[in-house]
Amino acid sequence: MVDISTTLASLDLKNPFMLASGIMDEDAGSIIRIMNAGAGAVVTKSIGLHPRPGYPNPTCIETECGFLNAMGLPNPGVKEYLEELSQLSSRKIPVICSIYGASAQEFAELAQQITSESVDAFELNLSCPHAKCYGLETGSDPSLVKSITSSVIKNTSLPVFVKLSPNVTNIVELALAAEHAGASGIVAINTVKAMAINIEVQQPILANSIGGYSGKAIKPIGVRCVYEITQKVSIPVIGVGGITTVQDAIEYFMAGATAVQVGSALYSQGLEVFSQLTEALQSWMKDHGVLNIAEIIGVAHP
Ligand code: RRO
Repeated sequence: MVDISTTLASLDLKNPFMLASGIMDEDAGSIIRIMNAGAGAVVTKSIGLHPRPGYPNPTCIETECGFLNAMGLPNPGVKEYLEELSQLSSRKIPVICSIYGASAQEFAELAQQITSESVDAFELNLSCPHAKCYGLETGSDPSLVKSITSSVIKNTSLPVFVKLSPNVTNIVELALAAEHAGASGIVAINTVKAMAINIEVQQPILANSIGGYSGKAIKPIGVRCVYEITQKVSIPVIGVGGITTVQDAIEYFMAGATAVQVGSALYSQGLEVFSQLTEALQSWMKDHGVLNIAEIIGVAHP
């Protein structure tokens, strides 16, 4: 039997395939379906202090090689979301709560309100590509990354993962800032800032004009970011971006990822994607004489 379990700080994952934030994770019912489908862990939709309706439609479109979204951080706010989380009575797999805020203070308040009764870890969304005052606007400054990460760590005993954006000149300095602040791990990458124009009406298609690109096309960007980060940081890195097949995931492991997140692939492959990836990884490892997934993590480094 090959061993595909993996460890992220204090979290033990039965397999390395996690649900990425923003896909089927806004209510307890869908999270339970993901858990039952065989995911190794789930990350929730990004939650803020107050409810947000998100942007008007169109908020998500399929393009030639992926998806373009500008949902606008729609979420019910922390108070109501805690009720959803309370319905995940026995958490069979780790549940990681993605949170966002406009300041270190807002992040700290969220970390105080969301306790270990409800979740197993935090993912700090410092990378939404298009939300004014949030995400990338805070996550592209190493000193803000450091102060936000520290403020959450001061207010929780749970592991804290920091999700970074590829839309920056130097992702490594941001990862180092998070590591120095005490983060348990890095998540790379969020979507790539992008847009599409309807040439007949001569207007951007998304209501917000600019959005984030996900899906197959962004995989090489994600792999490069994971590779660069793992050259310099010692905490685990979770790879995300364009994973639809086990070969994609293996590429991320070889670049240095300890686990991976799957998002857009749920659209084409459905919930079965988790069991398909797990089975495919086991058979790839058997065929290649790999007994433990740790044997391939980072092997592409010189
Ligand atoms: O809600 C969104 O529009 C969104 C978020 Br929070 C994010 O982190 N990344 C993204 O592509 N969209």
